[in-house]
Amino acid sequence: MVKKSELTPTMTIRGVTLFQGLLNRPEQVQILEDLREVARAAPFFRPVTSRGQQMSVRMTSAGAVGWISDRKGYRYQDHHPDGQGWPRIPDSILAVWTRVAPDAREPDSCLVNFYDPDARMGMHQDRDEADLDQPVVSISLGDDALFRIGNLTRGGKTESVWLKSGDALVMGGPARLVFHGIDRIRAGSSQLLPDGGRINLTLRVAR
Ligand code: MD3
Ligand code: FE
Repeated sequence: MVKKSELTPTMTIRGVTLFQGLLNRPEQVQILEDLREVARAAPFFRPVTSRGQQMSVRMTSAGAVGWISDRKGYRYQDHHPDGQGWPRIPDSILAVWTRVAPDAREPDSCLVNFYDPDARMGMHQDRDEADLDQPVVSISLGDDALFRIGNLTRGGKTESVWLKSGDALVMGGPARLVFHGIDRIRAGSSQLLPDGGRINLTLRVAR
């Protein structure tokens, strides 16, 4: 019997599995090139909450469905706010899912979040997906981000970790529903993006 090779996480925080330095520079550059095509087909937009507040993060998606928020609320939908369908999830990105979550179903949504140095994301849960037994995989590119992990209910003690370009995270099992957010971006900490900032990819089985 030959055992399938397994990746070893660098650490686990509250059930969130970190693979620090998973992607080497050429792998990051390939994903970035593929994301340029995604953004050409589905340009970044700035989501608005149902209360009319602009989010500081800019977003787009690839896959059968993308996550959007507007005055009507937030949801997964099969087309960009401008009306066109979303582009396919690039193979370079799907390959990361297969490496870190080999037993999961294939993802049907890849949310692309862009953070400029002033952007942040408040503490929230991801619970809009149909099958919460499927993991969420996150890939960080560009500037470092301070990621905060909380609890299964809002409030309480939290733990933080800096995410760096090339890191991947897997949220599965009990950790799938923990509150989490991005407190700040360390401007100028990476040379990957020509104009700076951070891109986070979140791969999900949404439907
Ligand atoms: C823990 N994005 O898009 S990625 C999001 O860096 C989101 O853009 C952040 O939270 C970002 O919803 C954090 C890490 C992450 C993503 C999904 C999770 C952590 C998670 C789902 C459940 C638990
Ligand atoms: Fe989230």
